[in-house]
Amino acid sequence: MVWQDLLEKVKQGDAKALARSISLIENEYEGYETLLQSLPATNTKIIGITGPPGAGKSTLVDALIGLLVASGKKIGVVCVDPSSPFHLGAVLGDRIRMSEWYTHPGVFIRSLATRGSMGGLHPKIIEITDLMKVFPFDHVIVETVGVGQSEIEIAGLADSTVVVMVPEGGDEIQTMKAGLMEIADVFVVNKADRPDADLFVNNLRLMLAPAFRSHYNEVPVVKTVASQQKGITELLDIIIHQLQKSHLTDKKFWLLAERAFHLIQQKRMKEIKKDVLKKEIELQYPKGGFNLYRFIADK
Ligand SMILES: Nc1nc2c(ncn2[C@@H]2O[C@H](COP(=O)(O)OP(=O)(O)OP(=O)(O)O)[C@@H](O)[C@H]2O)c(=O)[nH]1
Ligand SMILES: [Mg+2]
Repeated sequence: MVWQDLLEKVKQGDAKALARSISLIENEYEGYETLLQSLPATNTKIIGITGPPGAGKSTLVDALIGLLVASGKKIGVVCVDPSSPFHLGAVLGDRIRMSEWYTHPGVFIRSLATRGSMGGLHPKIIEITDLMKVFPFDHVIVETVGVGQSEIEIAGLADSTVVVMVPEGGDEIQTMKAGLMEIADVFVVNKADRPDADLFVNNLRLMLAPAFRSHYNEVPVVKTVASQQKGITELLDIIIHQLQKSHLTDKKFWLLAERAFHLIQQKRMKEIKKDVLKKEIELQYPKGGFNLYRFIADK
């Protein structure tokens, strides 16, 4: 099938065509760039869920899907996380529920391996989420494990970024970089069934207070118990409210600039391979007078 037909089917809501198009992009099959350049503009918003491993992101996504599906919404989910329950759903007892969504007509889930090339993100995550936006979903959710850079990167990807934390992560609060505070549109303190949840929420609010001055708005903090679907309605309300506001704002253009920057960076680096550089250096270095700056000047 040529990509024009494929794209047409994606627009019409053909899940198989969507899955095939994602593979086309992932594997950089011929025509994938033309397909990307043919993507029409849409208004579908991306909800980004990030946070440390095991914070309950997938459980939260599962609960959010539950709410959205119950109100008749169509949801697309991209999971950039090799250890995600979405992979293990069929194996682990308390996670079996997850796998239900795989066969639900209102839900499309695609898991992507991180491949380690971009911190916690997948090298084609921007392209794949942009493709997902063409499918008639009401919302697209992207889950990534927040490991260093990826937390910052997901901010460039999502229209609303939810940073999930857990009460025992006291040290994380201390070491939380200003960057993480900047990217969060909503903070979730999940596992609020744990004893120190309220203390943690208070500490987080105190910690965030100085940041408010530089931030446009106060960042809401929501307590959830994702495994019991507690706090999910409140969280969803906040997310939806933020998404509705985020039309043509300064932030929106920064996010697009962020994405453009990333894609340009990737494109320019594509031809550059470390092993090739090493071979060239090996040849030049023994000749003497090796200068790294002259070496890179024509790269
Ligand atoms: N007590 C408690 N456990 C929870 C809660 N939410 C999730 N869990 C449990 O925490 C564990 C990790 O949840 P996940 O949803 O897999 O967390 P995650 O952030 O997606 O994990 P990774 O994708 O591996 O980074 C699971 O055993 C969940 O059942 C909660 O609110 N309270
Ligand atoms: Mg997960």
